[in-house]
Amino acid sequence: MTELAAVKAALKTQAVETPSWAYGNSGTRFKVFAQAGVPRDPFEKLDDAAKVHEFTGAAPTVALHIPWDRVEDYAALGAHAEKRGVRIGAINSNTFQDDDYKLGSICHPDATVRRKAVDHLLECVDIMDATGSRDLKLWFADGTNYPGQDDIRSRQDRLAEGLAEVYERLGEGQRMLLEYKLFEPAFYTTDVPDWGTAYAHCLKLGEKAQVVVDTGHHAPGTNIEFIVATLLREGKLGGFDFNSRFYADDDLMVGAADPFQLFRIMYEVVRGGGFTSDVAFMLDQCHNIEAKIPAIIRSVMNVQEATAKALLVDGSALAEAQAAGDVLEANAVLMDAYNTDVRPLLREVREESGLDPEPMKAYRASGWGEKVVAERVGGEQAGWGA
Ligand code: LRH
Ligand code: MN
Ligand code: MN
Repeated sequence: MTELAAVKAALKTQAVETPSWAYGNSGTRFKVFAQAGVPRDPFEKLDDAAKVHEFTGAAPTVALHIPWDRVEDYAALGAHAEKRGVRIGAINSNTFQDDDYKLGSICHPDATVRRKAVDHLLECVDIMDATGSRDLKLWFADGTNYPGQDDIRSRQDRLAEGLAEVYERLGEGQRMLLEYKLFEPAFYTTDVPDWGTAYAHCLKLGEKAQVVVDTGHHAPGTNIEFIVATLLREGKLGGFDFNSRFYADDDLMVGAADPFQLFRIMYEVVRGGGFTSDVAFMLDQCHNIEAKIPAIIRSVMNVQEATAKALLVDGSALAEAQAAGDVLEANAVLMDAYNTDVRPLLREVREESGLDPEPMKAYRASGWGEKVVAERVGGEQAGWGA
């Protein structure tokens, strides 16, 4: 196989998981702008997600968030997904939207609240059994706002205890993905604030526990690709929540704020063998002011473009320059790949896969956007918290 053929073959295998919540209404704490045609239930979210997959060929799974996507029959939801040509992906837990969680969930000082939180996580594993999902994605809003509010060390003990109980419940082939976030909603301490804390817990728990890197969850200036390289070396990178940010956890379209950073991340993924392993490439975004389905199509394409560039890095030329200590040449090799216009290559890849080479145009021409605006009348639109 020529090198280009190998790059194309790799691109054809790429799968990006889209989040159910990105199809629903969202906003900031100031305002949620409702959009016409937005899904009213998890079934309609899957219908929209199927359109993203239909036009990109690269979004075969959809992450759920419980209880936002609570239904009576998860097996029926899974069957609906398959009928539409997609599958249900990671199950995201939610222990942050209940009054009981004001002081935390599995780190809460009160054992009754901790029990409630752990029971919710166990319920999420039951749902995974029904949907055939591999991954349980855990993010905890737990933390404190004021020094002295609670004991930092005891909270870590409670976290470890709760995680261990859920870990024990995981079945064959199921994983627990632990996501960290620097701050928000807690402003003084967060109980899983960084990759080191997540890694330490996952290491103790065992092989099925892996770290998730949400690209919007770091302090400004953090070298995320270094974290990616380190976690991959340790066999602990479970996946990504991709999005982009200018300031904090902005949840903008991946590759919009800093496509160069996305390329550097994808280069480390490729370099560390993460592209051909079990690393889950998930989106975690909100489309507050832009049309949702085309924004998600654009996001999938942005990931594909960064990946194509990463795959095009001339590894032997780079290794040679690095070994020779040729700083400028090594940097030039990397930049050559980054500066390549990979859009024609991706158009070819799509054509070879029987897809329209221009997913955005093809989606717009399909009339799906107009159809759902006309048909989805009545009922309540899905959104954060519903
Ligand atoms: C937290 C987070 C986490 C949640 C999602 C809705 O900021 O990134 O992944 O599940 O947002
Ligand atoms: Mn996230
Ligand atoms: Mn987030």
